[in-house]
Amino acid sequence: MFAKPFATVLLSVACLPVYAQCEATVEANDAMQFNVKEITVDKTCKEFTVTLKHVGKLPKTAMGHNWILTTEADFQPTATAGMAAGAANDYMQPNDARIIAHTKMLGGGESDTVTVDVSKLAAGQNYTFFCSFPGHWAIMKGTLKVSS
Ligand SMILES: [Cu+2]
Repeated sequence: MFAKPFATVLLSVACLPVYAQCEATVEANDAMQFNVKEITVDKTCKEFTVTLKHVGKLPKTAMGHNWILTTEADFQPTATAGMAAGAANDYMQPNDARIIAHTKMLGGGESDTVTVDVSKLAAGQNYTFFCSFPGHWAIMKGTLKVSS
């Protein structure tokens, strides 16, 4: 019954021109690691969506992970301010203008999605994404760039 319409859908998808991938999935685990170290955003994307998946089992209080985007220069001061803001604020200084985008803090098995407005990103500028949980951001960080 459904075979014919399904085949038609498949065919039309296959015939579409190749569009830029305007999304990325980042996994974080109980070993305090992101599985992605570098993200390149195609400049033709209007919005870029990042999904963070905590694929571990530990609770947020012991092994919480988030995904925060700042410029490379803002990364360390933003992470330090987040630590001072404490667990009640998910280790983010409230209303911190340096934070371009962020997910919420996740425990094992949870996920969250954030959309980045690509018009706020500059080509040629390096951005840093990191987890602001205390002790994590020295290891849990990577680079995001806009393709030129
Ligand atoms: Cu973390």
